[in-house]
Amino acid sequence: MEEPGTVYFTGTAGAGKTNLVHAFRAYLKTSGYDAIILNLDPGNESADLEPDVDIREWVQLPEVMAEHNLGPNGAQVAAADMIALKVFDVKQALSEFRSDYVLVDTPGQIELFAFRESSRAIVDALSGERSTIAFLFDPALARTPNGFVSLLLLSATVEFRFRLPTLNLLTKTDILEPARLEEILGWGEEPGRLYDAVTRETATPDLALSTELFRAMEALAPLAALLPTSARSGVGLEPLYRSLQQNFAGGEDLEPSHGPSEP
Ligand SMILES: Nc1nc2c(ncn2[C@@H]2O[C@H](COP(=O)(O)OP(=O)(O)OP(=O)(O)O)[C@@H](O)[C@H]2O)c(=O)[nH]1
Ligand SMILES: [Mg+2]
Repeated sequence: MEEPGTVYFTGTAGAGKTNLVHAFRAYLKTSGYDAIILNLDPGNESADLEPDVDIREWVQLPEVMAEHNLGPNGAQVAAADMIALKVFDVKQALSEFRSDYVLVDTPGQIELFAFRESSRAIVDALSGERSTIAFLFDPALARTPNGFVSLLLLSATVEFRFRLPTLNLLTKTDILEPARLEEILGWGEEPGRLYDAVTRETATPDLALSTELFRAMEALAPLAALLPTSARSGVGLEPLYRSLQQNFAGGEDLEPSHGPSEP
């Protein structure tokens, strides 16, 4: 049995991680693939969206708060370290499913996932050969040039920290007007368009600074192409599957474990 492909869904609080993970699992299942969800967020409150393996079985935020007399943020930090100590139990629980894919829902506080050593230990322990990060761009932030650039930098930080192939996704595209969607995707396709948008938003009279800014946009360009998705409408799930397959094992396809249709 081949190792499962592991996909870490990360992004700013409320970016749509939990909903996308569940929509993607449903898509994979109807396409004949076994996929399970690992919830790594000890504060996850999406009661109606049940993961298959849940870190809350080992670490629960309200208990950490009560036992250590911490507020929610301090408890998240302490919990991140406790999770790292449970990672082999988590790994054992995952292996019992023998699934093709493990979709990992990560904590809403991205700085916990992106900046703490404990998350790197968790990712290192859980990741096999075929692991990818899906970084989610929330349209609420990505809709301004400034927000878009900030998310690109955050995504680059996550990639730099984990050294895993990273796919950038735009979420909730169902709420975007078509023209707005096209504009945001355009910033990702053409560094010149992003530069124009950023300078329109924050005019800089300093030519040297403008040149540097343009260089920065060009340097970010390879990361900037976004895959549009929506958990609500199902847009982008098949392209997401295809991109992941390309990231895993250089595009080699997995055989569906059951079911007829090839996605
Ligand atoms: N219209 C629309 N809303 C969405 C979509 N996905 C998520 N949402 C909404 O966005 C909000 C946040 O979604 P979640 O999936 O909980 O986001 P999250 O990143 O897991 O949030 P945290 O775990 O709290 O950081 C909820 O109100 C969802 O209903 C989508 O595809 N379309
Ligand atoms: Mg969530």
